[in-house]
Amino acid sequence: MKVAVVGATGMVGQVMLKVLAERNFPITELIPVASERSVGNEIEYKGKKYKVVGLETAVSMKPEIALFSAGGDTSKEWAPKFAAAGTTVIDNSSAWRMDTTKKLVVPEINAGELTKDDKIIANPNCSTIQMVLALAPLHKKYNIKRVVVSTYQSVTGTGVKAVKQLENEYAGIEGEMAYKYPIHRNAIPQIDVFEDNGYTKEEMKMTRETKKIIGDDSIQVTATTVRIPTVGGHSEAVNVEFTNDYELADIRTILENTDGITVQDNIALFDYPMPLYAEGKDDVFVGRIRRDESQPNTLNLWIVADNLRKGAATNAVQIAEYLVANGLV
Ligand code: A2P
Ligand code: 11C
Repeated sequence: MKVAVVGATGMVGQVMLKVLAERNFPITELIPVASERSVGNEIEYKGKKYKVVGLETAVSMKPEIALFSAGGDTSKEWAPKFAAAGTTVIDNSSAWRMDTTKKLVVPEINAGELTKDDKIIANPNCSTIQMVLALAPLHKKYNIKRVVVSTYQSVTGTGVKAVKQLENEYAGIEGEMAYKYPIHRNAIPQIDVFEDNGYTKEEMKMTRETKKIIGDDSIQVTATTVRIPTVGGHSEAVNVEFTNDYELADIRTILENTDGITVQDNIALFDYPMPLYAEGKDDVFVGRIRRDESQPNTLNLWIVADNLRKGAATNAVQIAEYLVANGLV
């Protein structure tokens, strides 16, 4: 496969390259793409150096697959140009996710919907991916009525500038701010811009994307998304109300048998998921599995994942793997 990585110099793009290499994705020609600022710079892949090219050049090289993570504006403008050249685009931005003509894919849940005609495929938001991976198999068995989720999100979700802000603040150095407020010793209850209803766009992504991926508009989701001074991954406290009652042991078994999930839940040993330990791993970690004793048929979960891995790069590469394995590219 001739594969382009658009945004190859960025936070997610770098992890995409790492994941492609780790998983031995069948690449015959790698095309790293970034902004004009980076054209000509070299990046390394599997010990070999590659020159970064611009978008125009990359389209003309007609890659079979392009993994995009260069922001929504780049995706809006360039994904259709790649698609017109015959490339299948897997786009990590929010540009196409809610477009009814585009699929929004978490492979373990709905890759089966993909066909050869899907030339632009959307990769969901990181905080949505890790939550739905756990919710989808539970919905099948118990039917989810409502989800209340609060997130504790890593600065890596914002990109390089935010990681730098946190490091500067640790070191007591004044520098460029990615956020309106200090993040060190803080918790910022705003991720992305506010919408008219008083929720942030990140919160509404969790609501809208969950319905689309699981394929059930009746699932109600209300979210509060918060940025905290961590780097390893996003954590989520998830309260799930089902139509049907459940046995805790069955919930645990279902989650243990779900591809991509590691159940880490042994309170006797103080064993539960934490971002410090999820960092660099592809799985979604689920723990603190317990009954919500305040109302019937309701469950509490604590879900942690490396937002740059399963939340972004790994999920995108898994979509690409599915396309290759099923002859869809
Ligand atoms: P560059 O490094 O040349 O700016 P991050 O989210 O970590 O900030 O990374 C964003 C990625 O998207 C980078 O690889 C960046 O390239 C790339 N990018 C940003 N704007 C454009 C653009 N207009 N065209 C192509 N790539 C872009
Ligand atoms: C964050 N979830 O942590 C965001 C980053 O829609 O892909 C990813 C934004 C997106 O800030």
